[in-house]
Amino acid sequence: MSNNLVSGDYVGMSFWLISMALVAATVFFFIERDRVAGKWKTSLTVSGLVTLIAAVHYFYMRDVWVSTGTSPTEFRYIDWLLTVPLLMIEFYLVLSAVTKVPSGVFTRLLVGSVAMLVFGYMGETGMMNVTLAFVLAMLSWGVILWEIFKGEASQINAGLSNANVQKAYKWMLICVSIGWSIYPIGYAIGYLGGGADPAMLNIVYNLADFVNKIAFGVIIWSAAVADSEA
Ligand SMILES: *C/C=C(C)/C=C/C=C(C)/C=C/C1=C(C)CCCC1(C)C
Repeated sequence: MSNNLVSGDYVGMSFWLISMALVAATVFFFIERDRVAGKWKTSLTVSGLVTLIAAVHYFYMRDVWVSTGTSPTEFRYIDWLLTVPLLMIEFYLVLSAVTKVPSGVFTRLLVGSVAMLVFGYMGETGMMNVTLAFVLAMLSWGVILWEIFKGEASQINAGLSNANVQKAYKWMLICVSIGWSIYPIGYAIGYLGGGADPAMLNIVYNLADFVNKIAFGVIIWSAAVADSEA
């Protein structure tokens, strides 16, 4: 393997494409921050931080991939450990833009997401049985889904009278349920069916990050602009 992107290395190309899309998204969210009302600015800042942190990790992940052909598992999980809690803060921030939200909402989302990632990492690196780690990570994701579909966060959202926030909340739910399901599917195909295929796994995780970091930010941006202009 060389240190440069070679023709036919589609996984390497996907790392490259997503790195650049993340950089562009970061610039976009930071500039658009000027356009929205004060109460939305923190949400856009956080969206830009998510794509910025991910962009830097993608530069390193791409190097690991093109020079070794192996999965950059450590960079991947460090990135997730920083960006997933920031995505969870967005639920708190978006609701807080229009109402008072108890901090327990964020605490439960944080605990669920950290547990999910710790189990995922332990499974992928062989520190824990891959199947057991999968089950425990799925249950942790379940804690997050419960909070946003049925728990306090969802009840707060249901009681709002702001259609823009509710629209953003609905699409954020779709991201965290359907968009996020791409990750466990990748893990299951990669690890549970016998030997891991690093090319397949990285393409799937890269695609999932594209959707769940950039599109997630765009959902919030779109609600913020609509609500600021209303
Ligand atoms: C920006 C990065 C994001 C949104 C990463 C999300 C990651 C997940 C939802 C990972 C979930 C996993 C499971 C639910 C079970 C198997 C192990 C994981 C960690 C891949």
